[in-house]
Amino acid sequence: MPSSQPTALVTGITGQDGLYLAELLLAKGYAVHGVVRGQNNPRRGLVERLVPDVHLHTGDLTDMSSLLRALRAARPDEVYNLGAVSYVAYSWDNAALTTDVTAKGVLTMLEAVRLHCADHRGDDLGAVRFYQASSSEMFGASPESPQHERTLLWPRSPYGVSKVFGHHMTINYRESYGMHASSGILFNHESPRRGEEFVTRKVSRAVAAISLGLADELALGNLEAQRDWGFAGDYVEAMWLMLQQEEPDDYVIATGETHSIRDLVDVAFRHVGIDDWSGHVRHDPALIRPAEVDRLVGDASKAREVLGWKPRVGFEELVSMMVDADVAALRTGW
Ligand code: NDP
Ligand code: GDR
Repeated sequence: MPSSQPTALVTGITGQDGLYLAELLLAKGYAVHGVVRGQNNPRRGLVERLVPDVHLHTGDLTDMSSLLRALRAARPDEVYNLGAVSYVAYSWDNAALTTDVTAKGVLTMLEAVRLHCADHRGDDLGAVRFYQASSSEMFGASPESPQHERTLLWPRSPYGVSKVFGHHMTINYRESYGMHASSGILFNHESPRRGEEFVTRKVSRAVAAISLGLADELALGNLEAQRDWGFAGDYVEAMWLMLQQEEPDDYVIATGETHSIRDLVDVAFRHVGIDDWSGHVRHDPALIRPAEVDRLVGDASKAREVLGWKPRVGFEELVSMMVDADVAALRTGW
């Protein structure tokens, strides 16, 4: 890390992780810059309200020159590439868009960083450290469990396939150009800021509404899939730790515990005092995916040993935190 104020550029700053990461970096004394896409992004105001000290730049992962401009304005020591089309179910209906942003967007960002270093950092490709937001969805149908950094990648969705491309491209830029490029293979991580399209937040929001008498029913797809769920606030710390290492590398970030969607629903309803929730949950076949990832559970031993990272928030605490936040938000009419 440089002796003057360190500077970071974050793509995906309007997303769940972007907000937590911006808060973490600001607390550590960084100057933080963020890339926001679109001419009138509805989430821009949220970033300006929650992290007003972040400098925002207009840019899109499909637009190389916008990324170069953001790099030139920010002159970052660290780039966190969190931007993506990130909703797995949506990726089947928008496979080409997902590929453009979530796959090719990584190459565009890597190439922008490489060109920026060549033009503005004395050709020092190590001058900018790069983090790629890889995903446990890359493991998909892999028969190995728990999954670790060398587990076979067998993605099951256009999103997963795109993440595999971004992951290998990040490794390739590290190996080809000596870039300080690291890839975090993060398992599902959630929070009260999680988008409502994802199952944890969909459940917490619906359970909160049902407990307040504002709704009666929650429609869900596959209740048997299992995920390794952690808290987003813990996971952004792992991203930062990766870029503080002398050597770039790839790390699995996970809790090592897995739970089904059924468990999630059960914990959420029990938290508001509803033990028998069967009358509230409806199965909707339209929510079943063309190909499912049945079970994910991560082995984060390497992150524990090398980064000294471990999760702080457990599954029940996470679900309770999300339900409580939604109850509070609904009570205040949010
Ligand atoms: P979100 O869906 O909350 O945020 C995605 C971000 O990407 C948003 O800021 C979005 O902007 C931005 N984005 C979308 N399209 C573009 C584009 N064309 N150009 C620039 N930015 C774009 O995701 P999370 O915060 O949950 O995840 C962050 C990253 O980590 C993503 O890459 C995700 O795939 C990955 N990941 C997430 C995991 C999780 O469990 N949360 C686990 C493993 C990986 P806008 O607000 O304008 O839509
Ligand atoms: P995932 O998260 O696909 O793991 O990707 P999501 O919460 O969307 O789905 C998890 C599991 O729940 C099942 N499911 C439902 N999912 C949603 N969204 N809505 C439903 O109604 C529903 N019913 C059952 C799904 O079938 C699935 O098995 C998330 C994203 O953040 C990715 O960007 C990230 O890379 C991975 O986590 C790790």
